[in-house]
Amino acid sequence: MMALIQKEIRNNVGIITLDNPKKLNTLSEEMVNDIIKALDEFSAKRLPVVVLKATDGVKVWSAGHDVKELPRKMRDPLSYYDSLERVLRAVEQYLGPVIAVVHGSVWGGACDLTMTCDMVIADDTASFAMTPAKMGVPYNLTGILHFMNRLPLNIAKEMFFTASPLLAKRAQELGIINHLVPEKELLDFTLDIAKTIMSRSQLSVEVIKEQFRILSKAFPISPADFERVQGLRRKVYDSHDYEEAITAFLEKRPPHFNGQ
Ligand code: KGJ
Ligand code: KGJ
Repeated sequence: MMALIQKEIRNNVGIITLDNPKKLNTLSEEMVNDIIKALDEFSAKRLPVVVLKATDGVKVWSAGHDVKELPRKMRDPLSYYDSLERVLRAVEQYLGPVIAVVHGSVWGGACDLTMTCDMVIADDTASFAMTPAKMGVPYNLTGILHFMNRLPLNIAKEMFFTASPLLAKRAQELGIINHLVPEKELLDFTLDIAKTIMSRSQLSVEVIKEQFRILSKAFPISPADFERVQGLRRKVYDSHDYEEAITAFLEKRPPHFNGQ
């Protein structure tokens, strides 16, 4: 079977390249398992920094969750063990910084993946779209929190409500992208940042990352409120609109939503 990612270690930096351009690097369960395995291997070697990129020159960095793998029949599409959720946690829990290098468009779950990385370096072809409202997907609590921690609230809401791509220049102005660099310099620039990070105390960097992770999750919610949100989400995945959005995608036509 063809590998869906490439991995290499360059000057002690772990590099993961999403490499399934025919399927626009959709985050299928198989690809997610490959990414997690690579992160585990890098972690066992205690590589201080990981870079997550896509094959050079692709138009789509990743088309997000594999829509064909979204569950039908009234099941939560983004439950705890869903592949997207597993890969997001693996990136968050990686012992050192994971830097996303973005050339091309980033969709849905892949947008959450880049926002979950510790930094984003991109070129001017990059765009970021948050698509649950287009796919009829009830987004999950941790996912919403990633965006609340990362973006100004009004911008996060605009992204979720419109599902329209936010372009590189604007993403940089808003701090969504750490650095906007020319395509040719993308990887070298990122490896330079990795080099600087690696000149610092690895132990200090690792502990600081973990502190950011713990504190960014310190968001108390009462059991009743949690159950209410789950109940609200259920209304969405039990709905006509959810089924219709997935069916429409598979039939390659626009969805007909009725708000129910
Ligand atoms: N899942 C599964 N298959 C996909 C996906 C996907 N997300 N995106 C594209 N594909 C498949 C298409 O069905 C085609 O398969 C192939 O990739 C090339 O796509 O017909 P096949 O060859 O079997 P396509 O559409 O022909 O390529 P382009 O015309 O270049 O368009 C690229 C686009 C990225 C604009 C387009 O493929 C697109 O809009 N894809 C969906 C992007 C999206 O909305 N992703 C978010 C999925 N949702 C989430 O991640 C989540 C968690 N969410 O909450 O919404
Ligand atoms: N603590 C104690 N002494 C200091 C410090 C410091 N943070 N910074 C400078 N000095 C002393 C030097 O040892 C010299 O003493 C003198 O100030 C002039 O510094 O040799 P002495 O004359 O007895 P220097 O290095 O000759 O001056 P410059 O060549 O002009 O360089 C200025 C710099 C600010 C670039 C350089 O001094 C420097 O890099 N200092 C350290 C800056 C730094 O990293 N500070 C953060 C410390 N850490 C924290 O605050 C915390 C809480 N932390 O978590 O990291």
